[in-house]
Amino acid sequence: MSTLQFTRTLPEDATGAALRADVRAGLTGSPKTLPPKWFYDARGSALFEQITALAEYYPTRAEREILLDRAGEIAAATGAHTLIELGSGSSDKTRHLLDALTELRMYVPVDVSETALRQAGQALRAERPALDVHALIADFTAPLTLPETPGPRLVAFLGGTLGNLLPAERATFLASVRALLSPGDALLLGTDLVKDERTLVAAYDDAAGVTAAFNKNVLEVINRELAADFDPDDFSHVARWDAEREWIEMRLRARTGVTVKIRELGLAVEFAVGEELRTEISAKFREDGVRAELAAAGLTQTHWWTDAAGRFALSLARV
Ligand code: AVJ
Repeated sequence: MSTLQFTRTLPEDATGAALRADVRAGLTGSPKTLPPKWFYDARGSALFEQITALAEYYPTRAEREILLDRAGEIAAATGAHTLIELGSGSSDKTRHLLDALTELRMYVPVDVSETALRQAGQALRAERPALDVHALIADFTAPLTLPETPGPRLVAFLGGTLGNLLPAERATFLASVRALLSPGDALLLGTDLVKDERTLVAAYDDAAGVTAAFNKNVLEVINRELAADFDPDDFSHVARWDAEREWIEMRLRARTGVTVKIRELGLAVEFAVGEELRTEISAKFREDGVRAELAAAGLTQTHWWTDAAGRFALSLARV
């Protein structure tokens, strides 16, 4: 009989405490910044799902194309008995991989959203009755403790989310992933690739304004969770390509001078007219850079697959 289990490694209020610390540090510093993980409340997650269907937002489709083409090769190369997916969300794209991993005995989705994990767990249970599912409610940017799992293990980090971390955070993150792996285990990593500026900027500033709404939603999250009085209409959505650092930056630019009160923090934050708050970086990669970052974490890249148009890549790496 297969099992469906949930483990919470986040204390009930860990999220609130982390949000307070991030908002205080990010809005009192200069320039002002917020970490992108706070986009994803229920509305933010729904807006992100809408983004993945936009004509301009190619990464999700490109990654799905690679997974569909290469799932068999990935299964053969890894022979995985356990799939651990960091930031699993709806586990939608993972279906292709799950279908191809014929030896799989355990699936460990890891996400901060318990709702997403419960939905994905129920659905999988119906589809793969022989599979044990052990969902972890955890923040993958903090050190992870995994349950006992049968090897060989495949850790998947998809969607290009690595790009939302700053270079130093990426190094720490990849080293902590390396620490989860034993000989014979592997990492499957999705990375969006450097390409022309027009394509990149359009993907983060779509005509329908869905990404703008997604960006401004972080202000609603702070209003609700920390009793703040941001008026999202006081800010405009900005998406910029930084050609030197090869990342997209999303920002919120104050249309007027405004003072925002954050009651839970006893804080008043002033924005000058035109002042920008950085809400996300989304780094774009080249093969050499990915290989070098993996190597710095003690991982050897064994495979590099892109979609036919060369927009997105999946890497397979081993210890
Ligand atoms: C979370 C990495 C998939 O950076 O492209 C989408 C989030 N931000 N549009 C990305 C996002 C704006 C996204 N990922």
